Amino acid sequence: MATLEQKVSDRSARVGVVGLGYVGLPLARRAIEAGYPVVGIDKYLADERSAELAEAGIRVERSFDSVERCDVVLICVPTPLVDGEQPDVSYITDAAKDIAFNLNSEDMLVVLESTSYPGTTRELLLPLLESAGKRLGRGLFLAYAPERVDPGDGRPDYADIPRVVGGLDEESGRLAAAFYRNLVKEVTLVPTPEVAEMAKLLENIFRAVNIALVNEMSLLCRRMGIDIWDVVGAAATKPFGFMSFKPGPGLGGHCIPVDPFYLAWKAKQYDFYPEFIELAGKINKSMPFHTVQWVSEALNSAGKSKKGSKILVIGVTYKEDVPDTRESPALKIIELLAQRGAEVSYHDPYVESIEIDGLEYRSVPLDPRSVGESDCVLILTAHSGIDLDLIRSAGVLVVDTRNVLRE
Ligand code: SAJ
Repeated sequence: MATLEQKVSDRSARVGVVGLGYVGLPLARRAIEAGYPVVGIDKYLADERSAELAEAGIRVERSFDSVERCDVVLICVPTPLVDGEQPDVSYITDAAKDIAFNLNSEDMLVVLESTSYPGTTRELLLPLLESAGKRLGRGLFLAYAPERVDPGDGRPDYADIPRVVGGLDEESGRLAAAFYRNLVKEVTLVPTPEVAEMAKLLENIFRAVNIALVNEMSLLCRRMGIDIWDVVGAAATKPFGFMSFKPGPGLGGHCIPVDPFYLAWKAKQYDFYPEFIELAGKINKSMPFHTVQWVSEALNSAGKSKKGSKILVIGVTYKEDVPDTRESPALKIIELLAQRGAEVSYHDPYVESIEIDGLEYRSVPLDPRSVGESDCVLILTAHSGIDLDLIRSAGVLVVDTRNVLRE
């Protein structure tokens, strides 16, 4: 009877990927490419999506019964916030209970990839999995390996993105590292899951804080009459000790605006209040309001006010070339402009329609008419295919929060 280690090594280990979103799907594809038999497990996947994936060679089940026939189970479920800034780990606990209910009698490796607070794997996942009778080291191996997907095209190949792995015990770490070494070129095994959990949060909080820093600098530069884009471009010439970030209309996506509050929540249990996280959140959350102010100033310069003005928003996704509006600052900006009496329309090739304050907005074509009849064009997300020359040549007011019109 082959051991779990042998099955991981010879790639006969049957792999279950729980959650086929932007993290689970590339992972399932990579595991298949690496030669493992893979089953996707996703309670929420629509039928047509399951059919699409089946055609792409990924068998998808809605029920967790297939866990019983797995040797390795990878958990890639959402970890959002609720009530403002409270972690919602219900997807993790639901998955853990479903997995525990279907554990088989053989050795099994379970790995959590979802971003969460340090301690999630040990304090939340382990007890739920052990509730089914398996024990760590006696049939159950458990590790944490933070996902590092960067949504959007043109990003590095999956196998080229190094991974960090931390096992609940030495054997779990060793097994998990051996598995991921068959998927990616570089795997770093760290002493505990907490180190891996905290490393992921450091990676994303680093981004949130530095984006907030450059956003705050942009506010000061605007007040001082200094072009922040000249400043960022100049600082970026430093070949060491600096990493440039760009100011923008706010912070979107389901990671960077969210993950820092998973750490802030956990830190409070240690009477610790990470001030950078709170401050960065405050600044990044204020950017939509500043963006609306910039539109006011632009309209005022033409003797107009927001009330009654036609504003064409370009791009409503949270970042360029990604069809995702989660936490997108554009949604807040459109809401604020409409509340102040502006007549707002938007163009985004990736987003057919959005609903804001109970009102449905549908993407309009970007053409001489839609641009020409606007009092102000507001560029929030500059997708690769946006016709910038059309906007430049239309001779209308433009607020370009991504500095893409600069020749
Ligand atoms: N943003 C700025 N200025 C910048 C960079 C980003 O305003 O200089 C804004 C973007 O417009 C976007 C938000 O911040 O609204 C987040 O951008 P992002 O690219 O950091 O976010 P995600 O969520 O698409 O992907 C990130 C990954 N991004 C990069 O490493 C570049 C990575 O941090 C994580 O692997 C991933 O989140 C995750 O899943 O945690």
